[in-house]
Amino acid sequence: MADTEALLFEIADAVISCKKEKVIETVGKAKLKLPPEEIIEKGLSAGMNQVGILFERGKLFLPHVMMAADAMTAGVKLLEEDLPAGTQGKKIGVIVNGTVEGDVHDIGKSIVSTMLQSSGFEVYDLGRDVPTRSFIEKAKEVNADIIGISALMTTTLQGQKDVIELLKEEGLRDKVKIMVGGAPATQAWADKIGADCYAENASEAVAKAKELLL
Ligand code: B12
Repeated sequence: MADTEALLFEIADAVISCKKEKVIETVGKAKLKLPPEEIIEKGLSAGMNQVGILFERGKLFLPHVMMAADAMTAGVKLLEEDLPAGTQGKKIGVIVNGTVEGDVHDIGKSIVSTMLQSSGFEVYDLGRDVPTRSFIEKAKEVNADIIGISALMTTTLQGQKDVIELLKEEGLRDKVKIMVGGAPATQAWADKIGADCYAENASEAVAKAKELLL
């Protein structure tokens, strides 16, 4: 196994076993060899995805998931300082991003915000459990080009549609693009609710956000 591949594997393994100090140590090493985006996607997120699978199979319980999430967040924090600070000159566009009402999952959404910001977008991250109306109020306030909506549960996915419907009611649907994401979201779902785009991960979110504004 290549050196860097083994390191990414170690990072994923440290997340799965909730070893925060080990995550910090291995991410520290990986930082010297790999770009932050790759460490997030192929190391930290890969580990967290595995945690999700084990949780689903009843092999892990919620406290374990919380500790793994905490370890992953520590790793992402360490990498944030390495991501470019964003464009100094003209910004690409303005994005309001948040997790739908009733949903507290925010790790992936925050990664998306960070990567968008470091790619030159002006990002307003509303956090998690965001009331439907708040997405629209913020978009009006900052004159957003795109609203990003994250949902991590099948039970909260509907919240993405609610934002779009409320935008229509307010006569603002043509003024702003909608980008959706989160594990249960798919391209088919995005098409069904009339979103402008779906992205599977943070790098894709950056590429698609750029495409939307071209
Ligand atoms: C970590 C985690 C938690 C943590 C969240 C910590 C936090 N601060 O976010 C804690 C422990 C708090 C938690 C709580 C719960 N959880 Co939970 N959790 C997870 C887990 C294991 C991983 C999620 C994660 O962080 N993944 C890593 C990140 C990097 O990936 P990501 O979120 O998918 O994000 C990427 C993409 O999706 C995309 N993306 C994300 N957002 C956006 C937005 C846009 C605009 C775009 C373009 C792209 C995009 O880009 C990201 C980066 O690449 C998932 C399992 C899974 N398979 O997702 C379950 C999971 C989502 N949880 C689940 C459940 C049931 C719960 C609880 C209800 C448990 C309980 N009994 O209390 C509560 C939720 C309470 C609530 N009201 O929200 C279920 C949902 C089932 C369903 N109905 O669909 C899952 C699927 C686990 C399972 N298989 O059962 N959870």
